[in-house]
Amino acid sequence: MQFEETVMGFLLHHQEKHHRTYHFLILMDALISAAKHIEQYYLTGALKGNVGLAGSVNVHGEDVFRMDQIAQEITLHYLRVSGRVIHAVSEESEEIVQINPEGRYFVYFDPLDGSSNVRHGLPVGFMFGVAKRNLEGPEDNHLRAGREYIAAGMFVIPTGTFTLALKDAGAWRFHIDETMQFVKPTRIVLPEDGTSWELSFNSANRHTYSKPVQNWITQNEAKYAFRYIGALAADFHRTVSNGGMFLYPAIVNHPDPKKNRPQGKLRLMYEAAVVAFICSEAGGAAVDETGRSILDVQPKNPHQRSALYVGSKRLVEDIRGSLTMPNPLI
Ligand code: FDP
Repeated sequence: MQFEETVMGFLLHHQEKHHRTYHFLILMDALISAAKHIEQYYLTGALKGNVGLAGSVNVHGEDVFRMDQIAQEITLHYLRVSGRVIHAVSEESEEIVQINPEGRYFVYFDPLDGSSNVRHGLPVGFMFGVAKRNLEGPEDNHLRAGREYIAAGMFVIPTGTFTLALKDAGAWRFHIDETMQFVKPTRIVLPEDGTSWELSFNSANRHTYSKPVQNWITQNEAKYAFRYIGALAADFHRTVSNGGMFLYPAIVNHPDPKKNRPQGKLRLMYEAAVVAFICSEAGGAAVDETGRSILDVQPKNPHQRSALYVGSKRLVEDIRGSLTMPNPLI
């Protein structure tokens, strides 16, 4: 028989090795329990009538699915009972969710990302970033930039995979076993050799990107395979394993100017910064439309959007050269 190390065993050793407390384990147990619970609802979603619309719109004006509500309720339940969370920012809640002023962590999450896949039961993501309160002095509860996260992770639901990055301790992939435990920590390091690299972006939008980005794509796309699933966690799961780049550029040339998104589409705190943090721990990089590292962007509001270029350093640096051009031709 072969027994694999569980995620909790792995984290326990990690905390012990670094002489840290067990508070973080309690938080991680809550997030993992939430993900498993969401996964079960998702697997039976079509049969139970949970894959349809809920009949409301969220803070971003997008249709809310019944599964979005279920995933939000489940996650908040586990975060509350953990007793370790001061406040949470969730895609599904306009306001910051105040949980326990005596808590130790801030959690930024999207409980079900990739809504166009929901109706089909195809991969979606549960993504989260974790930051810690200031233990040295008074806490001001400010929204943390990615650089201040201590961990970030994503579950690709319903595939039984979990990717977790720990500050200065790498990015790790786990798989679910027959007892519903995430096991077998395997370190992820972006491959340097470009042979497996892939590009991932919504090609239908390509003519709406800035001219330098369009030119970069034209000059480079033939060198790599192209894949697009339409859920950030699932697409980035491939990017961080195979190398290459996922991009969701700013939309600045839409034929209907009202549909332009100069700030980008993805949400900084619980999408872009999460994958940027994981990517950085796997040896990669991530920048926004101005070429600034995503991890350095200080959020001004919880639901701030960002353009995103994330993946292998060489590619991100290369496209960054186009983004930081003094006067990008829009
Ligand atoms: P969705 O709108 O379907 O919820 O930010 C959400 C997100 O999915 C990401 O998961 C995904 O990468 C991207 O948006 C997909 O957007 P497009 O449909 O414009 O490609």
